[in-house]
Amino acid sequence: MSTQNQSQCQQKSYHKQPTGLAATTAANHSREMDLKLYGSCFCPFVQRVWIALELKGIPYQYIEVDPYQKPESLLEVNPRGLVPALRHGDWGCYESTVLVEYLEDLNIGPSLLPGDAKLRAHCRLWTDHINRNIVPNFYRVLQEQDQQKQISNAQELQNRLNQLITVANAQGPFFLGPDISLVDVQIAPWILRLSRVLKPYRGWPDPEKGSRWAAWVNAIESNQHIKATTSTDQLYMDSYERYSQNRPNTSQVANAINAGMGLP
Ligand SMILES: N[C@@H](CCC(=O)N[C@@H](CS)C(=O)NCC(=O)O)C(=O)O
Repeated sequence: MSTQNQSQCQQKSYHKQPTGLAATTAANHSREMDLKLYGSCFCPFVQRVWIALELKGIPYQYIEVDPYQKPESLLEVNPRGLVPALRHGDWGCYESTVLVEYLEDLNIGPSLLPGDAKLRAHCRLWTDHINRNIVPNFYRVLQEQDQQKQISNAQELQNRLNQLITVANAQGPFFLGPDISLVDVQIAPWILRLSRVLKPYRGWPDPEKGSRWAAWVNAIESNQHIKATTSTDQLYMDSYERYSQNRPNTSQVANAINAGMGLP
């Protein structure tokens, strides 16, 4: 076998089934239901919607799909072929931020947005910051192959996180205070992936002990609904190896980052 083929054989690929607590949750939600989440176990955008479903206790069916193979059932709901996609009866929609707000608008279970209009706008503003500035910078750190640029990209990601921490409720531990809410759900999947992906691949540091950030990370890691949608660490290590090596054709997200364009 050539050296190139050997290294290709040792390459890890993305997982196609959840593991750990996420596998149990998926199995508990495999029964036919009116509300269907088409998701992929490694996908942070999916995890946002999954966490919201769990937090709210909305009855749903979880359907694992391979977003790179794009089954017809996914394309019917999302012609762009991205997960997450949600089907509710004969209606469907996609885009994780939109879907979390859709679940909020169903008015089932605990609310993720406060009652006050100005505070709601504050939550949406910082969700926008997560989407525009934190999420793309996460991938820039992970995909960058040049060590010097990795350092400057990591600094940029840290700066963007600091902006969010600065506007969060001072006592915490969550964004608005003692209770989990929209902004926490929107950022949680990437918080989980800082220690599970950016730490092993790029040396991302643990939160400083006793800091506001440490309290936030700990609250996210300890939340039972977030845990219920989280697979074992190995799944994330394996699934993100292709990003860390910036392999060609990894995903639409990876291509957008490489092209310097906005995320799909
Ligand atoms: N903006 C979308 C992004 C969703 C997304 O990029 N999902 C990835 C999986 S993590 C996907 O479906 N990729 C398929 C592809 O790259 O073709 C959202 O927030 O829902």
